[in-house]
Amino acid sequence: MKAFAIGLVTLILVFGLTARPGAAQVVHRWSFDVDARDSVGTADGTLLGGAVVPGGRVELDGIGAYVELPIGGTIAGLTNATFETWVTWDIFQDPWSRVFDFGSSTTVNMFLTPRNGRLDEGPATDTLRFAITGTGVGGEQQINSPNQFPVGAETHVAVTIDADNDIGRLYVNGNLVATRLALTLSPADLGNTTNNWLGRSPYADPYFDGSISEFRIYETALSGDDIATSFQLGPDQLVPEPSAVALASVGLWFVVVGSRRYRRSPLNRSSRYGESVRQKVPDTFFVPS
Ligand SMILES: [Ca+2]
Repeated sequence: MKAFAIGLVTLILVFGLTARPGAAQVVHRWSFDVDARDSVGTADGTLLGGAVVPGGRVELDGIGAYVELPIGGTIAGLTNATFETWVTWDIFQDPWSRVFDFGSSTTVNMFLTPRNGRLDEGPATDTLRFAITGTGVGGEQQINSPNQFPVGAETHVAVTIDADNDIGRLYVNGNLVATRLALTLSPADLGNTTNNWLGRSPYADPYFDGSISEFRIYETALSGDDIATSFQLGPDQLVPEPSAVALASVGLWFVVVGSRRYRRSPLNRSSRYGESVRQKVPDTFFVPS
């Protein structure tokens, strides 16, 4: 009975505490099913400049379309973080268009561009770059892919910021493509950002030309395994919370074992069938002499 009770309490706790939709500390999720609503948090986006949602994705035309997300408060509170998206870049457009740019000015921002246009920390120009700065271009801390970004194919990209260890990582289609040490800036250093855009830069850069089918923000730096799993699951499914699954398994084990013991107990058997309580008879007797 005790095991049964422990199991039941564990199950109730697990499902009670992890009942929020999705898993793995996702705090915002935009899937662009019919509009720019946030299905996990309350940061519903706004389609601007001609952005449209034909179903399942937001189309950005490269000439003025973008999405505004009310996430300044989230950015101000994020240290460890993951930004994850499934995105299609329609053409190899001029450098510096933005998949996302969350900031308040050209001085304070963080962004992901499919094509950088200047060799800074990176191994090559024209490749995928994430950067974060509180002091303008000169103060950027970057994570640079060595590879050009695919054109015309939906691509999974994840940026993880491990603020506990000052490490930034960039993943493409589930694979780690760049690691940046001494990444001392985290989103929280930017404060409550006012320009939080998908597809638009705070500079006079090109607007993003392509589409985004999914964009997520997590309040943790996902592991490489989590990123690979998420890539495999695709844009329509969240990775289950590993700890919750493990805890639920333990809870279930206790329930099963506990209920078996309960059924087997002689006391229970006799009371269930209305018999008198049977005492267990020892195998040997000591006869007093
Ligand atoms: Ca979608």
